[in-house]
Amino acid sequence: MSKTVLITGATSGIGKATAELFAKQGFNLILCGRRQERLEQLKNELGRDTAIFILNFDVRNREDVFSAIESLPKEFSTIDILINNAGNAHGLDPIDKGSPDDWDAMLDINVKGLLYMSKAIIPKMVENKSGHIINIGSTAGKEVYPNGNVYCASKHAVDAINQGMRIDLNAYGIRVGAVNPGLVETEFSDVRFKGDSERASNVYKGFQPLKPEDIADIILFVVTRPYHVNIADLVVMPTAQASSTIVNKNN
Ligand code: NDP
Ligand code: 8X3
Repeated sequence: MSKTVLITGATSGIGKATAELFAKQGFNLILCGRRQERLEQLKNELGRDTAIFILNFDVRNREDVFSAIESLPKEFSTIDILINNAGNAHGLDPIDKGSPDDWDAMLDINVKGLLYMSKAIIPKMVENKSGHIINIGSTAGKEVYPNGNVYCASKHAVDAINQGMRIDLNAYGIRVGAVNPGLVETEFSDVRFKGDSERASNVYKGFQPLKPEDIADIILFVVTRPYHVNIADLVVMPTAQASSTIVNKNN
């Protein structure tokens, strides 16, 4: 029987590429996001290959998260694989100039949203003693870079939550692991720079960034390992990148 995979942030970037790849592999997919048109388009396109259910909610809204998961029809109600991917950076400012609204957005989405999703789904995994959770962290969860302060804090929190989940769910045979990408060209920088597309595209100029499909490939590899293999924490960067601040733009 095909496994059921829930992907948050499936309307763009890494989540969308993962949905597209997983659909080709025949996984049943629950695709989440706030942009209804994009969700419907995904359902139409990927529905040719596999069963798709779409859920439109904001991960910041705890009640909406729980009612979305409760609303799943029987055939989608057992989630085998949870991919906690929804998230973004908002702003890139020194700590004294940062916007508290941006801080709220990053902590509410990247940290609390991930926790709400996990709380809505994990109890049934525990009951079934079965499940696999992939948390999308970042190199920003491994090191802090100038002006990255709160985004980096949110991804360090994801790193800690990933470790905590693995410890707490170990007794139930539930696999937990993180995939931590470096620079991937998606809508990420458009969101970070609030629609300033020139500033956003400059982030990826002069070197070859990762593509969202590269991360989707890795997520597929992670979930298709034999049951006794759990990829606990994986960091992946473009070859041109050595750290958050060292990117070789000369080759
Ligand atoms: P995108 O901006 O392309 O995608 C972000 C996704 O998150 C969208 O599908 C968006 O959907 C969803 N999302 C954002 N806010 C909310 C919300 N409040 N409620 C529900 N869904 C939300 O960025 P990426 O694909 O790059 O980012 C995906 C993940 O990868 C993030 O966690 C990011 O931090 C991480 N990451 C990205 C890297 C990069 O360089 N791009 C590197 C390392 C990690 P919608 O707007 O429809 O709600
Ligand atoms: C996204 C990667 O370096 O832009 O998490 O913060 S970075």
